[in-house]
Amino acid sequence: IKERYHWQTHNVKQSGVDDMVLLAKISEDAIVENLKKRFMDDYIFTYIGPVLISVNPFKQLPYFTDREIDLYQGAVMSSHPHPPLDLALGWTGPLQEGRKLPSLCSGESGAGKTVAAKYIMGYVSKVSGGGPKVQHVKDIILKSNPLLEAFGNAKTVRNNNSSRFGKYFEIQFSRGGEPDGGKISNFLLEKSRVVNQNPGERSFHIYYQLLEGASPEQQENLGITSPDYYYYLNQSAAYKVDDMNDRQEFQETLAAMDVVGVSGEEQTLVLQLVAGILHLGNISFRESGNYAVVESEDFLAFPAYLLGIDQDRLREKLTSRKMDSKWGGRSEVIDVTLNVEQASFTRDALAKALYARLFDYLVDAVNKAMQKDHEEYNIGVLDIYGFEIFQKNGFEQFCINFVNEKLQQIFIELTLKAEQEEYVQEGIRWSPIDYFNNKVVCDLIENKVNPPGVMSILDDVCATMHAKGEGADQTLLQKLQMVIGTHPHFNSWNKGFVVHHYAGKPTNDINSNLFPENLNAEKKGRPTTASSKIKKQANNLVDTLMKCTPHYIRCIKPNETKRPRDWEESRVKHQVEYLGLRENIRVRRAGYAYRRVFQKFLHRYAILTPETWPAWRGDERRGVVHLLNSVNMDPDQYQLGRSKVFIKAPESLFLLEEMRERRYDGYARVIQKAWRKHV
Ligand code: AOV
Ligand code: MG
Repeated sequence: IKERYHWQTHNVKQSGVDDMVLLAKISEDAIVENLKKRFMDDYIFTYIGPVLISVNPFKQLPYFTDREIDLYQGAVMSSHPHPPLDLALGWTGPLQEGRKLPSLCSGESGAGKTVAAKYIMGYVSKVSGGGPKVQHVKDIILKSNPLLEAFGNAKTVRNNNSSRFGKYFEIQFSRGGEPDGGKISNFLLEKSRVVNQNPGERSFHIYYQLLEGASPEQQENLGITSPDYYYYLNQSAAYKVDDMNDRQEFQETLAAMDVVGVSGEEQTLVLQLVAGILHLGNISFRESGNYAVVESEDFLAFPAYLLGIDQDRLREKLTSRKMDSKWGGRSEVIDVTLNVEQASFTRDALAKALYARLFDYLVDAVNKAMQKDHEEYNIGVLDIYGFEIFQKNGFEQFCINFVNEKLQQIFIELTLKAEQEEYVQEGIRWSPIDYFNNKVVCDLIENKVNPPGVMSILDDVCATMHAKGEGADQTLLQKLQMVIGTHPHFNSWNKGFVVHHYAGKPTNDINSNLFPENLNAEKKGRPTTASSKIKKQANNLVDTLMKCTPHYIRCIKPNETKRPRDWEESRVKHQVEYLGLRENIRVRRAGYAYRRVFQKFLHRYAILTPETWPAWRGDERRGVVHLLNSVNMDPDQYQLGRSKVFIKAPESLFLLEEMRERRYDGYARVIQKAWRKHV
């Protein structure tokens, strides 16, 4: 903190205020105005205390060039730190053993989370030396990005490189501070994108990379032709992305697989699977006496070959399903023939499942390559899919927006709620600051009972219905209406429903693939649906993060045009509102930057008075008062709670730290002198 203030006062041209705690007036308009001023001057980073606000500049700025990083790296030892890097890294304190330092990137789709996360990873792998093992881990950290983006990112109407999965990337450090291991946890991939996309959107990048970049031999072996040939790509009719070179990126994807240790043979299999899924999509069905038959056997052979499945088995798998049947007390498995709609549904479910497996396999490969047997120090970066509203929102949007809601909840709990509760607990004089707690929205989605939330109701309907189209849509809507119809954050009508999220109100259209596909699966007992999986994942993440002191990077998207210097006032204001920046500033401003239990405080600054050195005897609270009086701390600057001392401005703390250092230096000199005399 000390170094940051030093940097700010000495190195930054004044452009608005760089810490909005210092704003003269705290209103949403004033915040927007300040961010705009800085944005127009190419200052995309602004703080609220330790929280970093980042506004997407949509152009390259020299914040994270090699030169900047070199300067900063030197600064860790001297004292010319670089606030954006400092904060981007959450390195406001030293790494401590066993302590996790997570950085959470939040903000809506296209706000700049992934870019921020990449900066952090890039920085970590650039600084610090290390032998071959460390170099290898650094390479993997860097290369895992193009690899996972190829398979997990896609062009949407919101973002040309939109993350369609969430990831928490932990980098592990050795005692010497070198990155020597890592681990990725990934969150539900939006696999429905494999089989269809909204108009103007693409499937995952890897498809276009392969089609553009395949060698003549690969084209031959994988049946590669133009993208409009494939049903899974031609429905949205979007094939190209501005400023994206699919051919070149294909080479990068292959190189990344090399680094991660996916062998040449395995790479061939990966590409076979990718192409196999495309060809699977071209299998169509026609009706024959109420049942589905494969329209043309020719279209069956090639995907079967690529996927390594026997052609007859594939046909069987697509046009029938196994079912338990009870006959006169005996139970047997029988084959039920599917109709055309069900067969297409089964084909798509297979394609999605294969792709999801492939993605998990790649994540595993990265993890294996970075595996470390024990953890010492750990920095984590969470980069999820941002909140999004499309014309049509399906089950995936429902999950994505839920995860965002949970992330906002962590922020609320840790920065607004816990902070204020601590003041109350400690008996600090305090006028409470109102804020919207989105827990009510999280509950609306994930509650098990009293009343059950949307996910539970969805699970229930899934468990009792056998196949899509058997009135499941209407049953779901009726149930939702009955159970949570009057909830203030919920609306429904005959075609869909709306959850009033903290960041907006996406309409979930009931016909657009709202049901997770295993609705169709005949399973014993209750199926673990995709929604219970994402709920579990989200809650595990929340549990982990709530135990740490996360560092927040809150990203703002200034416009919808993706152009530099374009500022849409009302968009920014909306984000400032829902991110709770005003409340954040108010809590921070009225609050205390530093707090320590009496005993720890006394221990740290013991050297400042003869009475506290080497240890204070007696009542700790009185010891703290004595210490603060002796150094003439302004009484406005601190308050004593029941067990902790609270200090307002970081500057007051720097003063104490400086005094402490000087004393220690003084002692060191005295000791040195005595030593020299002695020898
Ligand atoms: P997101 O991760 O928040 O959206 P990205 O990080 O992918 O958003 O950013 C979207 C695009 O904005 C990038 O591809 C860049 O072109 C540009 N951009 C973002 N941050 C910066 C920056 N700091 N400097 C320059 N350009 C930037 V999503 O994954 O869709 O939720 O799901
Ligand atoms: Mg992203």
